[in-house]
Amino acid sequence: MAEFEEVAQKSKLHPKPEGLTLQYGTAGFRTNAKHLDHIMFRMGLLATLRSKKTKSTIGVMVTASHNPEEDNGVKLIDPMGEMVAATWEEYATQLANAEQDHLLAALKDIIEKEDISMSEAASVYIGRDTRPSSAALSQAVLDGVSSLGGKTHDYGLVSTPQLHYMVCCCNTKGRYGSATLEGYYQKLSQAFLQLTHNVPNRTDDQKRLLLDGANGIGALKMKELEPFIRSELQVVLSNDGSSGKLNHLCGADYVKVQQKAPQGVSMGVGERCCSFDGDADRIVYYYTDSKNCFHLLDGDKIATLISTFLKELLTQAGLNLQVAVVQTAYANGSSTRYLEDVMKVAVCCTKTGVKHLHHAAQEYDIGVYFEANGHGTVLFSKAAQKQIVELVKDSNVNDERKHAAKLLENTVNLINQTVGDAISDMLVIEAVLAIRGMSVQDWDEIYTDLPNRQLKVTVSDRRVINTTDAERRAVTPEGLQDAIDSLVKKYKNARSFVRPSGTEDVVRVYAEADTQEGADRLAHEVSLAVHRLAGGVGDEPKPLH
Ligand code: NG1
Ligand code: ZN
Repeated sequence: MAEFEEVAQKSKLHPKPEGLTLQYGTAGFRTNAKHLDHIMFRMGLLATLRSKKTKSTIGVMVTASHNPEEDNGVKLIDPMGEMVAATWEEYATQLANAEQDHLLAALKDIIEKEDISMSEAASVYIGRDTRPSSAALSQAVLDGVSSLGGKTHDYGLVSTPQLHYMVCCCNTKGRYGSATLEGYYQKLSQAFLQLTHNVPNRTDDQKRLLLDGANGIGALKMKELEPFIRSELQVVLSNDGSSGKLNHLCGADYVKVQQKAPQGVSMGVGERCCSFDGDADRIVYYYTDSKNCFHLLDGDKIATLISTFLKELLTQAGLNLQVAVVQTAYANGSSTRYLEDVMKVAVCCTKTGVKHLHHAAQEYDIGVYFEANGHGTVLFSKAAQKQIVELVKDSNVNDERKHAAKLLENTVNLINQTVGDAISDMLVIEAVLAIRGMSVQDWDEIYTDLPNRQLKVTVSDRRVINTTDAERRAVTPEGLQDAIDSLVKKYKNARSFVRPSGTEDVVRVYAEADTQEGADRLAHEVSLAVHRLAGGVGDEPKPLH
């Protein structure tokens, strides 16, 4: 077949190491960058097929997010900016693992199964993060696309959410915005300035925010955005990538997991600070109080702040739209209780991985979804957006309702609805705090987190752990869930669960209890149970204290 001649030739330049198998996991392929060249080439091929199939532009992002600098990864973006459909994740795994001699057969198999017309045009948008390996790897993606005759647009260095935005803009023919970085900055900054510029009595301190850029792409992009928002927000940037290593002792994942401030940021008492992760799709906030105690405001606190704000605006606007919050098992128990009992907001729990949360959030008029680690956004249904826009235009409504509708409209424009976006989320949070006249301490005091601990256990094959009930219960190996249940009973307000990670070769253990010591002890005891019952490798986990 002549049409695959180029694939056959070019694939030799991106050979697969024999025997290497990789899985399209929670966030695409992710591993040490040196194993990824063939994966990138093949994801270029797959994106081209997906583009022909959907008759739309598809995105390919080269990044390993919060992983160490030596790693890299790749994920595919579907036409509306969402994660690629599940069946295609399986194709991705098949194509990635086909031995060199079977690559064309694997490719033809997908073409047949999906009944793809190869004469259809294809268009693929490509972006990459700041890792040293990313430039060469994104070139391999470009090679893959061109060998199947697809057209490419290489955006070069962009954050993950910026590429999602570009794909959505392109496929909506500009209705979502214009598919350029300038368009992205214009859309977000205009909405942000509209929300904040009339807020009375804001001091310079309130307009100041410390930002840890994780030495990654988010830092670069914040520098580009800064001139657009300067009048309403002064961002003091640290870990901007000029000297430090990506994600090393800094960034959202470090702050969330270690529950401490990143290195390289000098924080005054009570100062509002935030951290992005390595590809700027996650954000967490924090501050230290006068007793030098560190306070983390994670994805749960962000979801609470935003959903409360939206609910109040809907009431003021007299709009009857349902707000729901989507969380995972990692959501702090206090946040779930606050949302359900105090705010009377519907809460739904899904499996870990943003595609699950995104999907669940689409079921509501307004679906606010956040992982505890700070990845999340808000989805507004078409009908909800229409009602908001119509109310803004309606000349028969009073000023209070109109004002609320206008705030809602600008919030819709400020939120990147395609995917969690650290820059967009940061601007939403800053706008809400400004409009509500809240300090970071006021926000933190909405509810008190239950002390918690996350640990990792290495086992010989993490797939022996299977879970149910949105990953809150282990079905296999036998006896593990019973062991967890009896350990949890020993502690007050306690909860614990285990699940295999989708991005690292480990089993994750989570525990919460009424005291930090209790959460730490419970997490350790559950780690021991995992080590003993699920094929632990190496020494048994040691107690934390
Ligand atoms: P895994 O490794 O499957 O736990 C982690 C995060 C997810 C998600 C993905 C993708 C935790 C506990 N898990 O997944 O929430 O963000 O990475 O980045 O934070
Ligand atoms: Zn990320």
